[in-house]
Amino acid sequence: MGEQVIARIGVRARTVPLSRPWGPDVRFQHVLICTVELDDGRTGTGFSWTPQIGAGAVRALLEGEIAEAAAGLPAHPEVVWDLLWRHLREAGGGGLTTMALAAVDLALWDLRCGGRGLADVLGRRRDSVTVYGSGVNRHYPLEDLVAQAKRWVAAGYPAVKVKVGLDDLREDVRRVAAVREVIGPERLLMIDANQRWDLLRARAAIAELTPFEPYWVEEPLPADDVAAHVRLRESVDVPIAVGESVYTTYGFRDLLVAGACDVVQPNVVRVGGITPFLRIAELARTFGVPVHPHLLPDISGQLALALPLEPMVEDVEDASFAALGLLDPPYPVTIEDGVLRAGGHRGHGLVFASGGA
Ligand code: SMN
Ligand code: MG
Repeated sequence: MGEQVIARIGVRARTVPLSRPWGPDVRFQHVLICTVELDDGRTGTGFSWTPQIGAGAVRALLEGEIAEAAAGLPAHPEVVWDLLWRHLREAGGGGLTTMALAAVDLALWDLRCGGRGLADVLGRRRDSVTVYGSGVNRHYPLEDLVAQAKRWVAAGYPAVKVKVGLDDLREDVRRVAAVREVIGPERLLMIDANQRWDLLRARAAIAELTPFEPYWVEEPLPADDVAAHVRLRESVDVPIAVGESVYTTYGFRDLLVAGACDVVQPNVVRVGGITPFLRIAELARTFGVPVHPHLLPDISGQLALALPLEPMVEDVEDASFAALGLLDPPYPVTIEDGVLRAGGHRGHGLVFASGGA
């Protein structure tokens, strides 16, 4: 059968409030919903997402250069991805360009699935996956952080992640100690510094936080500084996670070849969609490094069901697309007692609610 070709691309934007803001200046999520229509009239849906920066620029790329260059291409995700990535290269190999590409790639995968569900098309390796409760909580007063940890325990999450990297290291110690106290010794506790430390400070902080047995320390350093990660990893025992701020396959390759990390966390939107996500996962597999997808549980959960090494999926409190009201039920993914399941739908199964323009 000959491949259908892309006829047109449409975009609508939605901005929704976070019920628990991610910071004084992070109160909304921006989602760009993309429809790819083929010449036979079939459509697939994809999306791009950004909590803070770039929604307008991503939209402009999608409606401008991407829509123009995609028209007439065969509806094959890998072929389209490579051609469009090369086409957009002048504007950057990763970042806004890949965030925009993700919207098209997700729509093409949605189409590729036909009547089957995404996890089955990718190759389902498990029926469920563990979910960790996550909080963007660096700005929370200690009592709010403790209350959040109690909610995670009550909701049955076997693992949780909190922010560190406050100006005063003693504050980090107090907060991590309080969370460990609430969750007890059995649950996993991850800590996330969002690139706030340098090498010296990371070593000092990790030394102080090691007694609370972090399962991993995430983004301890500027994510592009591969050499510093290698040096840090040589000098601490806590596993190092990185990847949410890495945008290209090459970036992941360099981290892995250098031995810079124990866990990689590609964000399926930031890297440019399912096509590059799978390439990164395959690369990581050859290093024996597990992929724990960053955020976006509504789609990451489906990818996680097919990943070769056992992953965990991140659920930031009340911030899944379903929780934000971005989707119409039935939702493709359910999370209960820290366990995610998905199935029974076609494609990725995300049906975006109407609204936006
Ligand atoms: C994070 C990054 C971006 C948006 C929300 C949360 C965070 C995480 O680093 O890993 O959860
Ligand atoms: Mg993080």
